[in-house]
Order: sequence, then C-alpha cells, then structure tokens
Amino acid sequence: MDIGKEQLIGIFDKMLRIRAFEQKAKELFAGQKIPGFVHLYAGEEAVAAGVCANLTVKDYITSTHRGHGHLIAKGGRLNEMMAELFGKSGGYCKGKGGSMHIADVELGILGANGIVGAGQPIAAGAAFASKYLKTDAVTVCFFGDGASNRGTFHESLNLASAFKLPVIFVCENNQYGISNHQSTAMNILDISDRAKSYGIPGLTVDGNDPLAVFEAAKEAVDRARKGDGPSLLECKTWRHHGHFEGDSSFYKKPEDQTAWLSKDPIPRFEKKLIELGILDGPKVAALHAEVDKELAEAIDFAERSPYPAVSELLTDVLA
Ligand SMILES: Cc1ncc(C[n+]2csc(CCOP(=O)(O)OP(=O)(O)O)c2C)c(N)n1
Ligand SMILES: [Mg+2]
Repeated sequence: MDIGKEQLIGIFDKMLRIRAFEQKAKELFAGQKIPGFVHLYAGEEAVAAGVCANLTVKDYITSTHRGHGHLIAKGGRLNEMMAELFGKSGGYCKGKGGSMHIADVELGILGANGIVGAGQPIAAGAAFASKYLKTDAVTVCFFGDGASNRGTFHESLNLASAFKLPVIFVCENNQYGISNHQSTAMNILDISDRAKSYGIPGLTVDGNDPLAVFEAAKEAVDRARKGDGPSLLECKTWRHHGHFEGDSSFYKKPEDQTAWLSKDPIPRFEKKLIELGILDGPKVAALHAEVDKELAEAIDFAERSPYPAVSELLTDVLA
C-alpha cells in the first residue's frame, strides 16, 4: 500500500485523539459542564482518520451532528472545540453554536450540522466552486446511513455526477438512525449500491479498518482531483455509545454490541502497527501521554474561558 510509516502513525494518533476527546466529552457532559446535546463518535474513528489522511488543508469537509471526529481528523484545534462544547466565548463559535455548529473555514472545515443530510448539498456546492475556480481542492462529505435516505443525498449525488464534481460522499453506516435499524428504513444492505443510479463508483469497506478506509478514500480522492468526478464510499461501522448522551441504546442487541466492541478499530490498528514493527509499547504510551496532555490543556482552556457577555447575545447570530 502507498503509505509511509509517519502517515500510519499519524492516522493512529488521530484515532487516539478522537477517542480521548469523546471519552472526556462523555464525562464532562455527565458532570454538567457541557450543555445541550452531544453525539459521540467513539467507535467510528477509523473512518474520519483514514479518509482525512488523504486530504490537505486546502481540501474541504462537511460534517454532521456527530462531528467531533471529522473536525479533529481535519486538524480542528482541541482548545476551541472544547470551549465551544462548554458554551464559552473562547470556542469556535464564541460559545453560541455548541457541538453541532463547529466550523473552521481556514482549515477547510465547512461545518458540523444539526440538520441530517444538510452537508450533502453544501459539499456539492463547495466542489462546484473548486471546479469553477479551477483549484485542485476536493471535498469530502461525511454523513450517516440515515442521511442516505434523504432527498438531499439523491439530489447531491445526481448533481455531482452530472457536473463531474470533485467530491467524495462518505457514508458512515453505523446501522442506526437514532433507534431505527437500517433494515427498517431501506430495502438494501449496501448503501454503496445507490452509486449505480448516478453512474459513479460505489464501494463498501470495513469502516473499522483505517487502512481499508484509507486505500478506498485515496482512490476516490485521486479520481476527484484528476477531474474524473465523484464517488460514494460506504464504511460499515458501529457507534459505541447511545445516539446522544443519555440514550440507553435499549434497541441494540447486547450480542451485536459485544461483537462490534471486539472489532474496536483502535486496539485492532495498534496490534497491526506493533506487528509491523512501527510502534511498540513505549511509543504507544508516549502518544497517549501527549494526547492526554493536550486534552487537559483544552479542558483548562475551556474552564478558564468566560461565557459570552449578555451584550453579545445578538452578535454573529444573524447574517
Ligand atoms: C432533517 C432532519 N431530520 C431529523 C433529524 C433528527 N435526527 C437527528 S440525528 C438523526 C439520525 C441520523 O442518523 P444517521 O444519518 O445514520 O447518523 P448517525 O446518528 O447514525 O451518525 C435524526 C433522525 C434531524 N436532525 N434533521
Ligand atoms: Mg447511522
């Protein structure tokens, strides 16, 4: 595979960072430090990390309500992310957006989004702009299995295909839209089959294997950059926690949860990197220590940041 040692460690590091961020977000939400909703990405790290390892800062992503992993994988800063979750003025949206509205346009992060499926037309628009302006940027659109049933999905894939836009639609199929299993919402098993309707490549991969994701995404990114148009990449995965924090996941079968936890992407990838001689125990521990340090700093930054002033209530909220 066309991937270097540093890039492999980089993907692993991003996955650790996402998992640690989500674990802290879980604890802080339970401790009432974080208001509003949080939808945790734990379990799905290989998708964001494997895909974004193919992107540069000039490329774009659109994210979802479950967006922390995408933002971290694209280089989002932990301090501003954590402060935004806290609703503090040091956050990405000065504390007024929260978890589902984090964006960093300079890093190509066009935004998390609380509207399911809303990222798809935004991604098609960003890709249209890149084509029109003749830059070589590509756009990656992350969305869920549930979002693949929305009209926005079908319109966006059709338009992207008709206009040969440089966009990669990445479906994170964690099998559930809130409590609804995929089988109750569609009559197909592989969402990548839908690519055929639009005359574009569609591929399904193991979304808990960052190398499978990386390789498939690389092909789609290369294709988009060359001007050959969009692709649909489906990554089968599993969210470890509830739909949102507070959801008991009563609708998941315990045996499914156990089976998927045994396919946790992080220990699996760690084992592989150790077998390849790329990492060893002390190196893994050093990566964990660095992530823990950065997260402690981010939490401290969020704690110390003030809430937005009441006089700022209407600033930046209307255009
Ligand atoms: C247009 C719209 N309809 C419904 C909702 C409520 N809602 C929030 S998340 C969600 C499920 C999304 O499922 P999926 O796309 O599979 O993403 P996942 O949560 O599994 O990551 C729904 C229905 C919404 N936010 N927006
Ligand atoms: Mg889902």
